[in-house]
Amino acid sequence: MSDLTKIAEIADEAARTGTAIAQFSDKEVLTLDEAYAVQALSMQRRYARGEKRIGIKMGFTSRAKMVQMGLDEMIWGRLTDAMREEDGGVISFKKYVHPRVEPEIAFLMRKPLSGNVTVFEAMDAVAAVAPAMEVIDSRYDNFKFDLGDVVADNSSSSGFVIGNWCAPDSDISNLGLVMSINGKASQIGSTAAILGNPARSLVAAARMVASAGECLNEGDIVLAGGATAASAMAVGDSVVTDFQDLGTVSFTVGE
Ligand code: 0L1
Ligand code: MG
Repeated sequence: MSDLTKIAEIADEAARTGTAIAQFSDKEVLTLDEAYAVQALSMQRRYARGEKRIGIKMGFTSRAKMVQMGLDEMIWGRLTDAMREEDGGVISFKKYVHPRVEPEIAFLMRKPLSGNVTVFEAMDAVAAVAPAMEVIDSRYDNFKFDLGDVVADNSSSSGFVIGNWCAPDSDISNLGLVMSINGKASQIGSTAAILGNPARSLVAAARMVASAGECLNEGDIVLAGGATAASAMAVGDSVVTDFQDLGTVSFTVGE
């Protein structure tokens, strides 16, 4: 497929207007390089509208997520300031196409990180860690996509909520978590589901952004990827995730 600029425009418009589109792979499969080029081009359109890049998200870093979506390769996408929702706040359902929510760990960077690094080097670059939830929203009909489709769609990035920042040396390797919707457990798991330790997702993030000629910058937020499968949400839902030792993060779903 050659007109990556046109594809980026279609992906960006779908995200901007919260409108479902057909998978690009229905017509022609995007290579991974093409898909990341589309993602970068569609993000340029957001930046031109005034959104600021404030970090990145990792995807498919846990078995549960890979199984849910039928893909087995790690991916990444960009986060902007417009995607951040307030902890304890109300998110607007109509901004999204068919949003789902998943529990995550967030990192706040205190210094730049890029390339091949060890877990020790990665964690040394972290200012704080926090309990978080990602609101993912594929712009494709029925939340169905292949690898190229999802990468082109900024890896389903659409919203995220971060709880209180905790000390960077907090042990995040194997914390139990329960994500409840309207007081009923919807997903139960452990942060260990994220590559055995979410710190390994930060290592992968440093490597993957470097391959795009980018860097994790001081002040960036990095989402480590869903620890469990994602759950669908509806207007009126109250979503709370309790993380062992780390705290709670929550939001409600408004119109
Ligand atoms: O955290 C994740 O693993 C999100 C993957 C993004 C793709 C998706 O499930 O829509
Ligand atoms: Mg996620």
